Amino acid sequence: MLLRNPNISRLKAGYLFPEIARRRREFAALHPAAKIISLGVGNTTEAILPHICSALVEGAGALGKQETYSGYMDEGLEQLRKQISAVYYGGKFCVDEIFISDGSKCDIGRLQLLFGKEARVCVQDPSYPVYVDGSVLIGAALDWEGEGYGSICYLPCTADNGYFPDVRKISKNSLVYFCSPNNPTGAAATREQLAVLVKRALETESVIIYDAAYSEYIRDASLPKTIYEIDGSQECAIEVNSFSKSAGFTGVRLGWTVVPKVMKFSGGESVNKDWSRIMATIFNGASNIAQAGGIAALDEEGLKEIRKLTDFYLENAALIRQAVQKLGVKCVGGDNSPYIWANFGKEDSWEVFSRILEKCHVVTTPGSGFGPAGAGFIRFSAFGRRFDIQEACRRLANY
Ligand code: PGU
Repeated sequence: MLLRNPNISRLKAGYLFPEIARRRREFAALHPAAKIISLGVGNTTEAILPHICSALVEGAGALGKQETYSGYMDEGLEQLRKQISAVYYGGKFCVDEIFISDGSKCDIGRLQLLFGKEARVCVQDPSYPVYVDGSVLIGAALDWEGEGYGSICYLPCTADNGYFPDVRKISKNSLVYFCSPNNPTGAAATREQLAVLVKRALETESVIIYDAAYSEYIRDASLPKTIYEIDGSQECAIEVNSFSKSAGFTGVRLGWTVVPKVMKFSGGESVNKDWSRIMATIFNGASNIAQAGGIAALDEEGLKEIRKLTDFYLENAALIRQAVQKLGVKCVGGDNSPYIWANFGKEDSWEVFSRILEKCHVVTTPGSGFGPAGAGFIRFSAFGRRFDIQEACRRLANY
């Protein structure tokens, strides 16, 4: 038989969320009467709102008629790309700088192909696990050290630095993953902070992969919703975003990536052209049904529905934050993001996770799953039915 790709054995044992699901199943098998509530994985629960949903239905219906049938869609519908540029970027980008995808996780996984395994990867610590695991899979963690991910540079984001990292740690020619509003800390970077990040990326000839999957949760009008609000960012930043958490498309699958044309590799080649080449080779376009929904999500009515849906989850977040604070546990997030990041002190995150599961029958996410700086933290997700959130908050008092 062929040898296994050695990078696979360099991954941590299991992807974080299936591991949580496994522990939940184990607990449920031992306690069949327990009514477990999940505040773990960030998975949407509310029905897609009517205007957007009817566009999805129409999109499906169009496939059943000869006159409106469509097949492969390549980089995405022009109308959708134009709307994304207008709604999110003030019309700054032309259609061929916006690539429609089947979601931001999928793009995050593919983007590494642009840089290969020589890139020095920097991640916020804690961060969404796909940045590190995706890097390991491509072999970017070359001097892997057995237990950890040797060559990955962790940028601690803690209470001490206001959850914004010391960018001086970013060295020459790095690939920097940056997520704002952040998963898991909920911190949303200010314009000044992003300007510092962009300046450092330009100085070090680094590239930022900016994950804006939660931008629709920003309520503080002074906070930037995209990295492209910062001068110089078009030369050094790629942005990924998604309809998952804004329109409830976690199961529908639709996202996009912006690759500005001015961005060049050190050899002068166009990053945009290469991304187009990669996408044409290994991706065959997002579902045309999903794209019909995306178009509706970005018109006047659709944007109102996005606001309504994200408001709902933010109200959940406020309830969870109160319940956690009542325990005397310090927490941040939940105001411009759907995650609450709670500090349980020196205790191991998985132990806290187990205790909350045992005492409250509530599933959470252990902070250590997001990186070393997550030790002692628990992430609470605000994605849930209101009655479940209220019940979970009541039960948390038993902790
Ligand atoms: N980016 C960030 C920062 C995310 O938190 C998530 C989902 C995604 C991208 C993925 O978005 P899609 O557009 O739907 O692909 N994070 C959730 C779900 C877990 C997972 O494995 O993606 C979470 O609980 O962290």
